[in-house]
Amino acid sequence: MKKGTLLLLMFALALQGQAQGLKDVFKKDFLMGVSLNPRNVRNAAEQDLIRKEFNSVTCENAMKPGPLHPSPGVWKWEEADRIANFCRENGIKMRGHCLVWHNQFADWMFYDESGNPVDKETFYVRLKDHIQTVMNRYKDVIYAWDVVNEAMSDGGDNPYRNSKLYQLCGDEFIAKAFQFAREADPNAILFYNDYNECDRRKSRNIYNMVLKMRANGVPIDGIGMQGHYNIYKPTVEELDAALALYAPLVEHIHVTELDVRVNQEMGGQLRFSTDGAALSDSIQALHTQQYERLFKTFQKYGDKIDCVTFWNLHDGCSWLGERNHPLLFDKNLQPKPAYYRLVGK
Ligand code: 9MR
Repeated sequence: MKKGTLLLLMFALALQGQAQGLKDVFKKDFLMGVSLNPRNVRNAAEQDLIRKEFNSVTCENAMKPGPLHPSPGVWKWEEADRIANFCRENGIKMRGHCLVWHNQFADWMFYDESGNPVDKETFYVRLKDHIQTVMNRYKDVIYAWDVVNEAMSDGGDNPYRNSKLYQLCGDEFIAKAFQFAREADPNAILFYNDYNECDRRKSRNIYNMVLKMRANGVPIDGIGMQGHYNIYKPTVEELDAALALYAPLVEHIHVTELDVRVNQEMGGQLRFSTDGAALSDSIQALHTQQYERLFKTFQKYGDKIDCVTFWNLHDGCSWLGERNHPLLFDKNLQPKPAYYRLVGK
């Protein structure tokens, strides 16, 4: 080979190497996802980062029932459409989040025009219309939906969360939601999604619920493990135990909301500390090690896990606040040591 050709080849390879993002590094294992707010897709630098690193997107808030469907017949599509259109234009797949949740829900569904509670049959008519309208609009771009989010409790005797949904319908709302979703789009992969999913008690309760539903013909295809973790927990043993429990039960596992905060808190609850911890070298090292351990364990279950999604693009827009330092990119969009460890540099 001529010297000039060789140089050109080396240059092309170097360029290609630079363009490798998380989605390329983990191509054989799973899709790499990120949750976005509408500002992320308006900012050119953030757009570039998304295109380079990720091949799956979730709306952080824009597709939840509350923001999307705030009152009967009123639909606010603008923010969800903006993110969906960015994905359509860039050939990025989407996970839908979420159709039923006790939080950010369309609470009007529970009441009639005079403010009196409706019966569960009326509620189901409204829920079905909601689920089918949203799923039909994004059928072309969404391949998986978090159909029911966080229906299990964090403690106490009742495995189920004592939400308005549960008070009106018992656990039947879970079955109905999955049935409505399957009818709307038989090709979408349907998930039950929850946090503290490695906790011994809660993981057992999630398992039992999904087992019972599936035995009754409810179309739950997958379990979404939210993955709101910290630098100490879960341990590899705890994560492995949860994956080993869920893997034989369902066709798909997605890690749906991954972040690793630098204090001892974890989970998806809205009460948390935004103080985090100072990012000393030793804390940074723990953050890097934890991401490395998590990804090694995800790869061990690579046959079952087909998508790993980070909850937010960079520390500056994390729901946890930048002082929890939870993500792979800092608020200036710069990769952190954990990023380099994952991509092997
Ligand atoms: O990141 C979301 C935040 O912006 C919202 O204020 C919050 C409101 O409930 O919801 C956050 O996302 C949650 C997700 O939808 C479900 N799992 C827990 C997440 C963190 O609370």
